[in-house]
Amino acid sequence: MKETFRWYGVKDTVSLSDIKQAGTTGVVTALHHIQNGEIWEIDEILKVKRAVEDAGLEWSFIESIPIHESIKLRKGDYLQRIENYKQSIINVAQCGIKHVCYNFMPVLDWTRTHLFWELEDGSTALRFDKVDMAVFECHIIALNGSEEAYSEEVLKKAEERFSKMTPEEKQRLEDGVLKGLPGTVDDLTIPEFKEMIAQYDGVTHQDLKANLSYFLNQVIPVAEAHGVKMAIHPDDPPFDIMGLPRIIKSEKDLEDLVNFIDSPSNGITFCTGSLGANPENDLPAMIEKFGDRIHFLHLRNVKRESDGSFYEDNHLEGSSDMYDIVKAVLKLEKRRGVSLPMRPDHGHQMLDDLKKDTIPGYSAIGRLRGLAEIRGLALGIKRSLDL
Ligand code: CS2
Ligand code: MN
Repeated sequence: MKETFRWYGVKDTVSLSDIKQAGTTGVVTALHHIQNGEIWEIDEILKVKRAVEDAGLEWSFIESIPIHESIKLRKGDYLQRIENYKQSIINVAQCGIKHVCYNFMPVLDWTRTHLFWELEDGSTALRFDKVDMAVFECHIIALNGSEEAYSEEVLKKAEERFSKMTPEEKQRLEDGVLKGLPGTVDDLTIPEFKEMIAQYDGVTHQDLKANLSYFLNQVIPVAEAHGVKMAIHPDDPPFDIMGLPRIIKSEKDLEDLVNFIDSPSNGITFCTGSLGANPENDLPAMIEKFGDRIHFLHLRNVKRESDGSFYEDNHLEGSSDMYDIVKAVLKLEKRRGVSLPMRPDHGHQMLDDLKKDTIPGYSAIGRLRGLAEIRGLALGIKRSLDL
């Protein structure tokens, strides 16, 4: 596996030098300052590429060129937004970057209820709490029809919890949901946020899959012509939230995806944290089944709870078996004769990072710990199984 680290650009408290010291060879980053739906121009791409290469690293994967809502809805100016996307792909290819991650989640990117949830060892983790999500949907933003998604038991717990929450606890929950991945909806007011959600009223999973298929049939031929591999990131969490349809969360969804257009450029970011939050997903078997279309690996682990809640666990702990996952990856790499880019995805905020202002899930030391554990696990498997 080609070890990489995500970098949020010059504003990131984790520097390119830190990433190099972590022992990685590649950086995963994006033009975070370009408005969603606009063309990525060559001069802007080269500025970031130069900074990465001046640090002795390579820009291994773009994560992500975001998909404009009008494309996901196939409404309004979606045709122009698709043309812009095609041009961005052509431009990144011209700059020598041939791997693009993206996701098709409506409105929000990854979503949690807690960004700094304290664990018993004093470190903090990202957490998705089902009851807190019900509090957010049904009481804090009072979404129409939100109760339908929850059991009577969860709704009762949510009502009790909301009635005891202080204003600060309500604000923390609101921030937790809206301020996860920087730049998605963190600058919206609640009414603006609810307006964005309302655009999806009546949009079914089939509708959204049809819109994704349309987008891919437009964009993948351009990507293939320029030698670019696209790699969709699964939905995180891998189930509908706020009544918004999520369509890349299971083996069946990935089967639909690869069949939307039969091209090696129509690929997958295999994120074990996102897919692992769904107990029905057999991750090693899915790695084997979709192996030829897997272009990127996010290796992290979540601990699932019985009500659908989960939190980020240490990379070798959690509800998924990282030994079986890494073994499946190494067998896939040997069969294909490739070394796939991998990043440790999210990590706990721990040690000195607890005193720093870090991007939730993306502090240095927790990701470094995860990377080091995966590196050691892979070495052990390779040597003992001669892979
Ligand atoms: C992260 C996401 O949720 C995750 O596992 O990797 O932030 C992911 O990077 C984006 O959704 C990709 O577009
Ligand atoms: Mn991921």
